[in-house]
Amino acid sequence: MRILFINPPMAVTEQIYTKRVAKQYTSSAYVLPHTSIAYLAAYMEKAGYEVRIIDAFALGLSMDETAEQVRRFDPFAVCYSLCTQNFLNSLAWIQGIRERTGIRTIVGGLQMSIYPREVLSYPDIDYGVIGDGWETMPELLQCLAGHGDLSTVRGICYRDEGEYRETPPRPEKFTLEDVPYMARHLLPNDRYTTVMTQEWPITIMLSALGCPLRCAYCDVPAGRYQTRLPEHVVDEIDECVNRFGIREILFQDETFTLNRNRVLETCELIRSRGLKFHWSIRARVDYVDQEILHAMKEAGLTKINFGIESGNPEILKKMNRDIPLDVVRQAVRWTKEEGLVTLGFFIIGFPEEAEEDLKETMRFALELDCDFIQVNKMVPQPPSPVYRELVERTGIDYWREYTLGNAAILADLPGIGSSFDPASLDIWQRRFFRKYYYRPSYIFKRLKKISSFKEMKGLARAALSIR
Ligand code: B12
Ligand code: SF4
Repeated sequence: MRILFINPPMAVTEQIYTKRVAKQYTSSAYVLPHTSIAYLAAYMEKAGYEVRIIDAFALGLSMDETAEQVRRFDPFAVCYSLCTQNFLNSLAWIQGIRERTGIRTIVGGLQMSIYPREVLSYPDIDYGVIGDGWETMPELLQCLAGHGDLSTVRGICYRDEGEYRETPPRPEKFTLEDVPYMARHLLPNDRYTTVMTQEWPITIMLSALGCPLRCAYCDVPAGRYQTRLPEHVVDEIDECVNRFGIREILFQDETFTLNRNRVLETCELIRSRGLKFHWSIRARVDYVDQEILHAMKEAGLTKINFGIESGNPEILKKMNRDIPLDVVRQAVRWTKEEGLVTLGFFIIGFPEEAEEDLKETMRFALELDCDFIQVNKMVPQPPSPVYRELVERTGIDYWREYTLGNAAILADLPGIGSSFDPASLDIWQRRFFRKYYYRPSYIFKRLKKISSFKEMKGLARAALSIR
């Protein structure tokens, strides 16, 4: 049986990002492999299916070109992984491909655990997988091929004579330790890039999934923290480096350094096996120390993305991440001392944040002087605690309305509950970026560090996008 996965072009709504940031995310500046699809593709291939992935985003394919490739492969089902934040964009592609090919559509992804009924209200989506897809997907396909009854497959939703049906949930049984590595042989590895990439080709990897910490704004599903064995992570790195020629790996673990022994072991294995590649991680400032920073640097780490979020202790407390500012200062200093590139993430417009608090965050960002910063507007997302409170308070489930087709409603979300209306938050965001990046001392420092023309082009594009 032939199974096809499509990754449609990425489009994030302008309502929650500013126009320029949305463009940056959706242009060729950030093109990364879809790991959920690549993992499932590997699993299905091992289960005996003939699998293909069309990464329409990375390949820059139009809907017509994609449909033509779908027709040629003639799969039993076309599959998509749905994310709440860009659902309507994916939907337009699902509808377009369905119209052009008529082939049945199966969807999965976190959006299906949040709004399954709403997603199934669109007739071009035939079947949804809720929660884990590993065992569910082959079971569903076997039923559709005539070997079983849909109502016996756990964790799916579908329509039966126009009526929405949802089967009992499937218990989570598998972790990333139980499944094959993602199917990079089905991906256009040479098409992935980010504005900060220095060594191509690049890829994404996951050494752990989820996060046990509980920041109030965070939409990472609670209770889903799983780690992989360092040995297996390094085996996968080996495959990336030696089979696919990968030269940079972006670890997408929410907080790579949570368990320092795992980190030290992973670094030791990378070194002892002589694996040479650049890598980056995401970490929290209160989960790094000099020893692991040094070990990671020795193993080829080049960059750390730190969630710093605010420079105001009261706002940090409200975010449920009561990290003393001195701990932030120390972590950034140690990281710089190791010669690692630092990227600081900040949130503006958190509930109850006032103009003075935001200015404090700007001052703190300037004081820390990370190599790069990313400033995001606070947009409550499901299923975060902040979003749940908002829905309770207003009686409006904004993302449900969006899922049902009302994209305009998201314009009300940025900065809600803070002193900033969405329009002024856009202005503050731009002001923050400009104040940071347009400092002569900063520009001078960056220019000195540029090592290639490609890197310079990437940085120039990033700089232009914040004008
Ligand atoms: C790696 C990653 C990325 C990568 C790759 C994208 C991807 N989804 O694979 C990159 C960096 C590109 C990325 C981008 C984005 N991401 Co992201 N990402 C992740 C991360 C860390 C891991 C995803 C992963 O591969 N998991 C491993 C796989 C095996 O597990 P899984 O995704 O849960 O899939 C299982 C089931 O959901 C199901 N399933 C999933 N898809 C499908 C499809 C079918 C057909 C079937 C049958 C089953 C099925 O089966 C899988 C196996 O059980 C998650 C956080 C997390 N902890 O899950 C966020 C996460 C998925 N991302 C998120 C977001 C918001 C984004 C962006 C919008 C961010 C942005 N501003 O650009 C974009 C959207 C990109 C897109 N096209 O969807 C959110 C989604 C929230 C939501 N409500 O949907 C998450 C949950 C993080 C968070 N903040 O909470 N992301
Ligand atoms: S924001 Fe980061 S550290 Fe906080 S709970 Fe989410 S993933 Fe964990």
